[in-house]
Amino acid sequence: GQVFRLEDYRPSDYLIPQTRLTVRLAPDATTVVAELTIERRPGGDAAPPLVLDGDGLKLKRIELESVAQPAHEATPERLVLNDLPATDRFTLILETELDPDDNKALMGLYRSNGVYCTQCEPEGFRRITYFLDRPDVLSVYHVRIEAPHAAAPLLLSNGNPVASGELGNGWHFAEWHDPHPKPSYLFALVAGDLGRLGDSFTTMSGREVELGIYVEHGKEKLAAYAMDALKRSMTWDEEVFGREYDLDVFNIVAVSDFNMGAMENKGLNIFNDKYVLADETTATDTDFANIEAIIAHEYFHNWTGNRITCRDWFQLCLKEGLTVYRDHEFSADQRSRGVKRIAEVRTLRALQFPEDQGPLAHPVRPRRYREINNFYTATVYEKGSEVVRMLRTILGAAMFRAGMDLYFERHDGQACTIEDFLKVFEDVSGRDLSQFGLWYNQSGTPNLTIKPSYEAGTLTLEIEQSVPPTPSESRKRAMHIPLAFGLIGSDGKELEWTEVEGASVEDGVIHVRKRSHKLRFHGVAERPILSLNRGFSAPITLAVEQKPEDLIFLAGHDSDPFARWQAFNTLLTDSLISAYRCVRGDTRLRFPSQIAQLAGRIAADASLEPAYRALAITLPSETDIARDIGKDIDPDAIFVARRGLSDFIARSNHEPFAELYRELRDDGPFSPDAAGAGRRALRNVVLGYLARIEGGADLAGTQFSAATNMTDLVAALGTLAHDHAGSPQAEAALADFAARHGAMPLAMDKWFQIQATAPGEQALDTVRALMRHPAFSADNPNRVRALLGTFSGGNQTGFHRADGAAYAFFAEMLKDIDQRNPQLSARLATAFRSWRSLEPVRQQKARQALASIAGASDVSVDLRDIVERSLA
Ligand code: B3K
Ligand code: ZN
Repeated sequence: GQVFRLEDYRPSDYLIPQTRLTVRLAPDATTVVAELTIERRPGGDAAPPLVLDGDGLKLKRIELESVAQPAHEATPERLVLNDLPATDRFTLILETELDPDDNKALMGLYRSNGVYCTQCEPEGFRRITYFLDRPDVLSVYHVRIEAPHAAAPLLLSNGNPVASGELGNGWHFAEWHDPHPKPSYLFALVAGDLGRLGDSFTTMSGREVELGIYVEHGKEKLAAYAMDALKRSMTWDEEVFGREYDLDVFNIVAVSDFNMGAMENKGLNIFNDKYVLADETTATDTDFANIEAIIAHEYFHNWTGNRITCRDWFQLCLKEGLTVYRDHEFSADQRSRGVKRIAEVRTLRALQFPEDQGPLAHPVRPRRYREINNFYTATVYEKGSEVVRMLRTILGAAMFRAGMDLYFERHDGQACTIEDFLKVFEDVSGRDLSQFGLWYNQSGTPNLTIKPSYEAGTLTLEIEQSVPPTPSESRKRAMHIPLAFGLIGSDGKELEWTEVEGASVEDGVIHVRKRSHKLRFHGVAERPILSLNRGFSAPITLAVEQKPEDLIFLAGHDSDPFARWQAFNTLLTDSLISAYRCVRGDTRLRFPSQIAQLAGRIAADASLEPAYRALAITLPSETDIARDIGKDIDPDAIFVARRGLSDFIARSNHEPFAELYRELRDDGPFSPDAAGAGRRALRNVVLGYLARIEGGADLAGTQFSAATNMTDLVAALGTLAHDHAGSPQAEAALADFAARHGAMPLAMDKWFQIQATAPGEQALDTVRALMRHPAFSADNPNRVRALLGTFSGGNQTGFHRADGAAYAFFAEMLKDIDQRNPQLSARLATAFRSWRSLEPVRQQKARQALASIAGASDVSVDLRDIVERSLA
């Protein structure tokens, strides 16, 4: 396939300042008339050909400056015109015909559940009409939609509504005008018969904005939380970033077939209904938190993404990393900042670290791609957000805000690069950010090795940084790593120092810039306990020799919630890894009793937030442990080690956990807020421990029967199905859940997920059987992800069964899904990305499965790209 390279960027020869679309909708024969006003780019070549992008298009009619059928070459993939008018500006009219019902790739115009909708980012607009389908071509859109009134009473597009009316024969039309020039990837259209939840918002300058959330009829009430999150997001962006909304209406539509979470189309966000619909009986606390975050994320894109967009797709992190940073800050302000940060780091480590440490590693701003859809990754999004966060740490809050203000002022209406972004911060601060810029350009997770020593009032830290080699980057440069830290005295208070040499240290942050530093802190009163990478100030790994008693001290006393959580998590990880070595060496498992005592103390410590306590006593996942072991992984041994520690903690704390479980019972009315969610989280983690000791199945069964919200219900169901698989209580609960929620696909996803993640090699048969369940559909991305995605990504013992049967099965499923939806198959295939860290037998089986895909003839560019990079 073709490789696209950042260094090959050049501006287009032509611009399209205006786009008028008339879309006449029919399920299998929709016509699109595009009237494009085209201009030669000022200062460009004399008379280059006009080459427009297409993807699977059928051209029905073409007209150039009122001349029908001008000379042209049209294929499904491009339209070329060589003889163009001598004028600077001309009009090209194109008519294409589309088949929305046949569109199972869910890119371009398709129908989901009877609702017409579009997905254009990154290159879907070229499946609607021929266009300069690239983000640096900005156009003002005027859209007319025509459809039968009965099938589609609702007709939406970007911008503001300007006209509507009847056409006779039961047809009607609506026209929308978006005054803000935008790239084609932000175009959207929705038509169908949907219910509406309406509201309004008054902006900081007093303008009224009409808000609408469109969902399936009868589900309007389930959009209430999303609406609330939207209004809070609008207020927050005004207060924290000074950003006001800029149209008369803001609409959100929930659809049930969607490849990702949501899409930030100007004034018309389209959402996977999973991230809109919620009430306590259908959504978990995690769902509520995701809805809040994604509603905010898409709304925040209005400024970071839409008003200021990307010059090319290599710059994707310009909008994504920054917008993730903004939604993280929003959620931190709405909830508990410390808890939110721990959750972010867990996600980063679970999703981004393995990517950065395996064959799919790429810089936050990649330099090459074969399929851009494969670069909507944890690296671009999550590491991209961490980079913005480090920028704020380095510059301080006020300077960061000044830089953002300058960014909005200088670049509003433009398509920008990472260089433009960094330049505003250099300009406001006078700092040179060129070394910092390596975070965008160099892949791999940096490591810091730190050797502390203390003598006569002087603390010495020997710091070495290294960045491991990654695909096509064997040699790395030293990076600027802002390492937040504290020195803690034996009374738990922060220790002072009089003088420091060897690196710059400002506001509790060591600026590591060289490969090695020898830092000396003078005038330190006693041997300090080191609290390092506080708040996870840099997305790195850290190797420090710290005594268990220091970690225990930090776990009880660090004033930084993240570092405090990390200290206990490190203790847990260390004992899990030693247990794993015992399992593999066939020796008896042994766990230090201090770990169990500390878990008991943290769980019961009423001075700590319940949500924090829940996170602290949650054991590292099997994938976390695998990542920390790094190579020659045996997932079965990890499972045994982890279960051993869990049982050990449970048995050591049986009585106090049972007491805590009773105490945390929620009797008041349900609230999805952080406090309520935190109590439920703690209670359900405790249930997970209690479930494995005598009476556990009954306890979970009772919770299942008594549950009045989805969080408690799925926690009980998960416990039964995983820890008491096959028991009468588990069978009854699974049947009861399906009977209650069979008609609600989003709830059934949880039922699929729970069964797909039941540990053990029988999970493969379970998954095979569930694929024949009436609630499953191989065309719906949410169903596929719930069953096959969680099986491959969340069931270590099931997916990695030693005989390789699950790998072979999964490869067959990928090839099948790929026939219809390449984005989905490619995304699922990343489950193989860490295959080289497995023990040799599994490695061999995984390689065979990947090779069977690579060897197939009809594999999409998307899937082939992932498979070939994984094998390389
Ligand atoms: N910008 C979209 C993602 C589009 C993905 C295309 N494969 C959602 C978001 O990040 O907000
Ligand atoms: Zn985004």
